[in-house]
Amino acid sequence: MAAADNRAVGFKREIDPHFGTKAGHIGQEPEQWSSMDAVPPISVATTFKQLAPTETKYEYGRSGNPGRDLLERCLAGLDDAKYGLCFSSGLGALTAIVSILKSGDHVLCVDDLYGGCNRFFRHIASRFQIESSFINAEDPEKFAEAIKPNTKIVWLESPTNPTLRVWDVETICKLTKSKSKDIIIVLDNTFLTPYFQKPLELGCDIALYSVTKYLNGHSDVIMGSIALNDQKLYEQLLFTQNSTGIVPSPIDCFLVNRSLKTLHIRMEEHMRNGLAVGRFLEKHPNIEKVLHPGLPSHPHHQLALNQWSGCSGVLSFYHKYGLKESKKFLQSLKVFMLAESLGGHESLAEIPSLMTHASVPAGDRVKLGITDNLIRLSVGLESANDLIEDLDQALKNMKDR
Ligand code: P1T
Repeated sequence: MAAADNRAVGFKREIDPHFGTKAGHIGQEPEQWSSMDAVPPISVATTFKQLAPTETKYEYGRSGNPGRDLLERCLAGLDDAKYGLCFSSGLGALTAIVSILKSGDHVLCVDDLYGGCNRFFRHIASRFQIESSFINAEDPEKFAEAIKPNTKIVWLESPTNPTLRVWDVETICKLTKSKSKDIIIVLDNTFLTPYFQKPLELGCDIALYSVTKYLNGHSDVIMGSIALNDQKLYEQLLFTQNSTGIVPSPIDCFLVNRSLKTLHIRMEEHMRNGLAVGRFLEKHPNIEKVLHPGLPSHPHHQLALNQWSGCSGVLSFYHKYGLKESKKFLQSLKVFMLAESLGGHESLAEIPSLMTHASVPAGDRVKLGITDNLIRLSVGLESANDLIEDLDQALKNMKDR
């Protein structure tokens, strides 16, 4: 069923046939608990008894915790990676990675990034003299030309937030590594999850997630994570995780671990609903353009088919009017909630120019197409017909008669 849906759209990469089993079993062995819990217990202890000084598996809740440990193993397994690390938010994961740099280093970013990531590089990293540039990656050769002798990280997001651009990640990785093997390539894979895109297989060093979104999927946890294979880099980031203290709570680890058990099923339904909504919007007279990489109308559709095994429920669209109509549309929605975030079971709608991407400089926003008639949707798990009816009535309502 899953494979048939994804093949029907034309995605060429296989969906991992063992994904559900991995999500359900990696790190979950009841034998690791003396009580043989079938479901991992929540270990809220902030410290652990030592039989003799340093004779202990866990010493202090910030440096490690059984529930975080098993979640990190499970998350690494879903990316077919050796190592996983969790942080207190997606931006926390970004902060930890950038913390391994020093003043004078440079980060080359793609130009369309989640507004919070953009803000971190411009306003926080810059205070530590860590330089960043934001370059369009449509032409991988041109993007790679922006690599400098002091470039230490290439920061990718694909598809991008909020305009759903897709980059040729494999070619960018090859070109980057041909310039220097030491440049760390990070791919923010929040929108697709390891179910639909495998960053390490495409040549990246680190897969990064805002776990807050699809991985948790229930809009009740803020968390970030990374998955990677390089042992030295892992040890450096493990040290950073403890030294910066950017760690998630044991209860949040429990919730995310539980959510992962249904990730593959949720992603299938998000894809199905997202495509149904996208196809409906494409035909609507009030819509100028739909940005959905799973639809043939998307300029990077072929690239998406080649690199992914499916697509999520996030899409954006331009309507034919202005800010006033955007506001009216958003306030008319009844099933979709007007709210930031994405990837939860409930459908959300927002206006990036005023909300998630307000911190991107105004000139850059216009260049990127983040205009006042751009609306982003996170299509959830409600019944597709209800979502379409809701959008239809809000689109009818947006214009004063
Ligand atoms: O919110 P947090 O867990 O810190 O994750 C930050 C983040 C990182 N990367 C991407 C691609 C993201 O979309 C986000 C967070 N994004 C939103 C809150 C949003 O509404 O787009």
